[in-house]
Amino acid sequence: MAAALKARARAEGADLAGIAAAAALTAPDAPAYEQFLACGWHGEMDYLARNADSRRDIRAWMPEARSVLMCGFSYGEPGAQKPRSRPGHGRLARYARRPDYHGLLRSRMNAVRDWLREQAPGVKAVAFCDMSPILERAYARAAGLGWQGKNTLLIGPRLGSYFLLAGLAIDLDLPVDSPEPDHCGSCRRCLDACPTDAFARERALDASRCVAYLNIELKGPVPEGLRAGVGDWVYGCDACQEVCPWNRFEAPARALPPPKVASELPLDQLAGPGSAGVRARLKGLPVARAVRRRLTRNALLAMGNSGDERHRPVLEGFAAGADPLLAEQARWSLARLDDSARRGTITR
Ligand code: B12
Ligand code: SF4
Ligand code: SF4
Repeated sequence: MAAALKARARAEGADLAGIAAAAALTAPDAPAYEQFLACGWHGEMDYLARNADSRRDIRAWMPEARSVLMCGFSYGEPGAQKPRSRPGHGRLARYARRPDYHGLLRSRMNAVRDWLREQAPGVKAVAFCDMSPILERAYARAAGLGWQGKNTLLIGPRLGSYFLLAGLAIDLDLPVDSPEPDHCGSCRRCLDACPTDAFARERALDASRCVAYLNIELKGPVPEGLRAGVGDWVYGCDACQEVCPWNRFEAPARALPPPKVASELPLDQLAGPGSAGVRARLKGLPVARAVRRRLTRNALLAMGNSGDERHRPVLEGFAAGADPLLAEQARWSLARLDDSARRGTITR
């Protein structure tokens, strides 16, 4: 049954499939999660502190669970140029260019569940993808999908880290897979590449410093000391994945539709009067989840970091505007442009 179940998941588009016991997490995961919360590394993501019981043990979420089928779905683009900083543009994380994965992958897992029900009538199985209070990477590691890199991303030995996770909690005792050994070795490229120095140490991320937190999750102003590090990322960040040598094994996406937008978007359209047009193109993408105000804040921030004088009129407009969040961000960005001009790093 276990082999057929994994084969079915692969037929549904999973690039990786493995089975873990639905058991309580132990060291290193349980203490690392406690430390994450105790240090406040979750920032404003209060949901990570809620339902702590089920993050320690999936059975607090589904008491009947005995096994967990974990699947990895690639969003790789082998051969594609990695996003470059382009004048007047902001970069999007790679996953964000494709239609939102949450519903798509949950429905793939529901299809696996329906197949399982046909094979084993009366079986209980519940699908999850990202949104449920479960430490998905810990179960995926236990299911042998890969090892957790020093950047905390799960890495598959034949896939790299450009894949997303989804799972199925099942009330059957199934044979479990063996974990993949760690292959990071002495490498530390991801730790050195992080633009906001967000790693407290290897495999321990202060998420409140991570660019993906600052430009996706954080509602208020980005802390001043971290603004320069955000650079031109307007939604998410891939810096710690782009440098990972294992990503030379990235595979084309099978279960996810192709990217809908370029990896660089025009900043004036994100923040300025053209934003309605660009937002129409972003419909159905993860980036559409960000409220307009947050995306505008991100674009204004990237304008300040760009050193590009052409952004000055848009920034001056927001600096004089009524929204205090955007006005403050625009004033900071204007001051940063002044600074770049003084230092001679001006772009026209
Ligand atoms: C909250 C969250 C975020 C937060 C916090 C990230 C984080 N590292 O915790 C923010 C907004 C910053 C974020 C960013 C991103 N995220 Co996110 N995120 C989540 C979410 C919802 C919860 C993660 C969580 O619970 N973190 C809590 C901390 C404590 O967990 P952890 O970092 O994994 O820490 C573990 C390790 O440190 C381990 N550990 C500690 N010491 C040691 C030592 C050893 C030897 C070992 C083996 C392990 C180990 O123990 C800890 C507990 O398991 C998950 C989905 C889910 N429900 O799981 C997606 C998820 C982790 N995110 C995902 C993605 C794709 C991203 C981004 C790449 C998006 C982007 N391009 O911008 C970035 C990557 C940033 C990064 N370096 O992690 C994917 C990751 C897929 C993969 N291949 O790993 C997930 C699984 C979503 C999904 N369903 O696919 N994310
Ligand atoms: S996603 Fe970017 S900011 Fe976050 S840990 Fe990785 S490199 Fe650092
Ligand atoms: S960049 Fe190096 S240290 Fe970081 S996850 Fe990849 S292999 Fe591991």
